[in-house]
Amino acid sequence: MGPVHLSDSRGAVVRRLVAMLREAKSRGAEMVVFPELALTTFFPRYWMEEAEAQARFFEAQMPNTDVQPLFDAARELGVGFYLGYAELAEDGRPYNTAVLVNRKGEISGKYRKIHLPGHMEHKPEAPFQHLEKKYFDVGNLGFRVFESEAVKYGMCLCNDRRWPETYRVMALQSAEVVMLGYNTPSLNIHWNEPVHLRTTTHLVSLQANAYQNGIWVAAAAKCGSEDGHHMIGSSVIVAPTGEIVARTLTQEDEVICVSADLSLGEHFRQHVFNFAKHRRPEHYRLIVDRVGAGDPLP
Ligand code: CDV
Repeated sequence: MGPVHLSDSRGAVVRRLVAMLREAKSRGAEMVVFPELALTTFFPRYWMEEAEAQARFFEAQMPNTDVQPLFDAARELGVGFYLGYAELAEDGRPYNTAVLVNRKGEISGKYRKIHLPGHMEHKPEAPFQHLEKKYFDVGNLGFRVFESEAVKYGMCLCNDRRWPETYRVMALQSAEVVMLGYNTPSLNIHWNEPVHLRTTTHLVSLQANAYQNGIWVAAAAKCGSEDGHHMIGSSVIVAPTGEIVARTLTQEDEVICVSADLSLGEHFRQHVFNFAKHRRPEHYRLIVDRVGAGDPLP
């Protein structure tokens, strides 16, 4: 998905999403993955009060009047979708959220982002902010797997894709496809990271984790330059072999499509990554007992 600028209305964004859903349908798609925070610009780059952010960029209901046309199109076309958005929950808590919508246009799964990157404090010296830790609470729904229309879907969001724990927890629930949306700025505000590494580390995370868990991974970026802030593209679909089987070419709205053989992952899950046969959890205790390297054991 190309950029969404501050001046773009939700209605205009949803029209773009519906157009992509229709194109995907015309190419045989049954499930479509849209990006993280797809309805708005990537607002955590801007410093503001939480109340202002919530009033401008969060959804208190899903679907709501602005987004309803996307749900209607899903039902009309018989195509499901994954959509990332900023959620203001019923209890008033803010989350970076993704929903799974089935081919009848019904919400059949929800994920709230767990690995929130960035910082809480204002960094006036930085070229832009990354305030996910200020605007969002840590997700409270875990990494669940949802069976929808005979496919087992896992969901995560952006920075989650860099953590092997994300995929393994879902693979242990027999996920077949992990869907994720992301917004990755081309510049790293924390260190002088070469720009090409932003794409390299994105791809290596997806490819390694697809292979090591025998799963398909479908990753959709919001990309291009949002009001002068450039984000990497490279939305991809990765097979359980670890191979990239489709990749975007542009930094605009663009649909990539794959006919995914879900049984492909079985070869890996029955042999090299037969978890029941080969995993040794008694030697993995530190993964849950210790948070940071060198921390005291609890
Ligand atoms: N939106 C994100 O979670 N972005 C993170 C980084 C760049 C802060 C990412 O892992 O892409």
